[in-house]
Amino acid sequence: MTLSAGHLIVRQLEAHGVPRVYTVPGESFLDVLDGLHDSPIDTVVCRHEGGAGFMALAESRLTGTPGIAMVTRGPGAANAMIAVHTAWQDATALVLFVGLIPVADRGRNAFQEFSLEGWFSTTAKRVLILDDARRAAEVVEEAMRTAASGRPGPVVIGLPEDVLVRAGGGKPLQPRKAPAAAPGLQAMEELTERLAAAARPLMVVGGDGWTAADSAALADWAAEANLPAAADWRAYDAVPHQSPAFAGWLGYGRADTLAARLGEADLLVFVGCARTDVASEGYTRGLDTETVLVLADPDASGHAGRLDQHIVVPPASFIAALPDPGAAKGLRGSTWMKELAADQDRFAAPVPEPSVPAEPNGVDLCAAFALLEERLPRDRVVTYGAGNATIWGHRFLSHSGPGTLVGPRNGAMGLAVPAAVAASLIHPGRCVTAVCGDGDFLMNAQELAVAAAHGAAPLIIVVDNGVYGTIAAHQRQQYPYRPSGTDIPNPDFAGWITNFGGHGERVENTREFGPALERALGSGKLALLHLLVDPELMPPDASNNEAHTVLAGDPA
Ligand SMILES: Cc1ncc(C[n+]2csc(CCOP(=O)(O)OP(=O)(O)O)c2C)c(N)n1
Ligand SMILES: [Mg+2]
Repeated sequence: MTLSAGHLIVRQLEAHGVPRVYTVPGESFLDVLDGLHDSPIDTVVCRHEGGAGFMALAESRLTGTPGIAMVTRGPGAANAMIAVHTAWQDATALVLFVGLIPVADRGRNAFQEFSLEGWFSTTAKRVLILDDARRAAEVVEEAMRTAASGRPGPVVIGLPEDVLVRAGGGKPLQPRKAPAAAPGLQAMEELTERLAAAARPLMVVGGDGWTAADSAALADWAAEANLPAAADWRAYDAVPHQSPAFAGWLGYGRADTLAARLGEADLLVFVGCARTDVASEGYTRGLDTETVLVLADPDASGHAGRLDQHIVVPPASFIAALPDPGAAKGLRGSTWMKELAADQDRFAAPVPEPSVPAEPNGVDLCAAFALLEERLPRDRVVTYGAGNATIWGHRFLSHSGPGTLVGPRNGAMGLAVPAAVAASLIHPGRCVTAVCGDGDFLMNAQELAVAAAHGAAPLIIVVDNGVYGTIAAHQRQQYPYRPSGTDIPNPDFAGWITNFGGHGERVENTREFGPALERALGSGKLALLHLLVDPELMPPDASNNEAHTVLAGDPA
């Protein structure tokens, strides 16, 4: 039987091993939905296309297979844009299918017509339109490959409604093999010489696609080579935090000490990521330092400043070819690495209780996150949106390996909840915790309905300061005593979650937090802890952070 293009699309996704797709349906792609009816692929029905897109992004981060979202034309595509932008900036693979109007209606301002290319061409690696039904399998194969290759990113496929029901031209294609890139011997020798000659080298590890084995192998090698390894912004799980080489993480809310070390280093080696503005303190630090990139993107796009050597391979190929750590160590002792590791230990250690009790001003987040670090199981997955509220989690929650963190490197609010829902579907038995500000939470909290529908049970921590606090903090600095446009009086979130059949608690002070956390973890249900905090609460040490106005506590 000849498959329609819509059905063939689904079969091609099956050939790529796609486990689930995230969608808000539209009448524009009914034939694809019909193909999903008999497919082993799980169809996750979402409540907003932004949520669907973010879930697909989380799927990519956590599984290594490009996440798939399916949305309808005009309004659906508009809602999905935030996930495309996030995937684009964060270098995360994503394939977005968009149902389109019939070909014959084009150019007539037909119902929900819009320009797919106009909207997405500057924010996607490719925009493909399936105008020929016979190319259905080929277009999907190309999209999957392109999304994951080089610098990963989003690919958008337009599906005209009438084309989907035509004959799709055959069987699914075997996915093409990715090129087997390996670093040249000479390149590895050059890198070894650079490392051996450096007194204060620093490795920065980031990006997607890390396996537990690769991440552990790189950290072990770094430790033997006396080479400290920092994680890039919101890629903290790329380096196991227990490693003696772990030097902390870069980006908003990072330790002042690490920012200073970035300036002192005499060689920077970026693996899986580039030197962005966020990693370089707003293009101010390390730009003139001798630099090596290990990055599959031949264009090194987004890399700022000096580049002395570029090894164009993905992390896995690099790790398979790592040189003798003794040779890379040269004459360097372990003092430099130990100093950076000790700085990080101090930074992540629980901050002593404030001398003034936090009670009437709400929960002490240092204490709360220290407790979460202790109580959440080691293999937990933590998801974040944007905003100051994320910084306590970044600082106090450790990661023992990759695939345990999803956060927007582009600072897109609203990722925490959908990412936690996706993580709970991907890892049903594991503890998944979303860390959200009150603003962040309510941007995509509707996706908790999806968790409830699937019996998924993430824990949601909502930090309620009653304000878009990050912006209010900027405002206090730049326009003192004139708060404007930043207040967000909130409903009772704990009560709200019970309407989804979940367990919710309002936590007004530090003392209440521990018992509430135990009850939430013990409930076995979708759970939410609504933490009340002072509206002006800032992450600790933010005021003595020298890049305060640009960086500290500003994960916008
Ligand atoms: C989608 C989106 N809209 C707006 C912003 C700008 N922005 C950055 S942080 C922030 C406030 C976050 O508020 P909340 O989640 O309550 O966290 P808080 O800063 O109060 O801790 C805003 C509005 C953004 N980064 N993303
Ligand atoms: Mg807030």
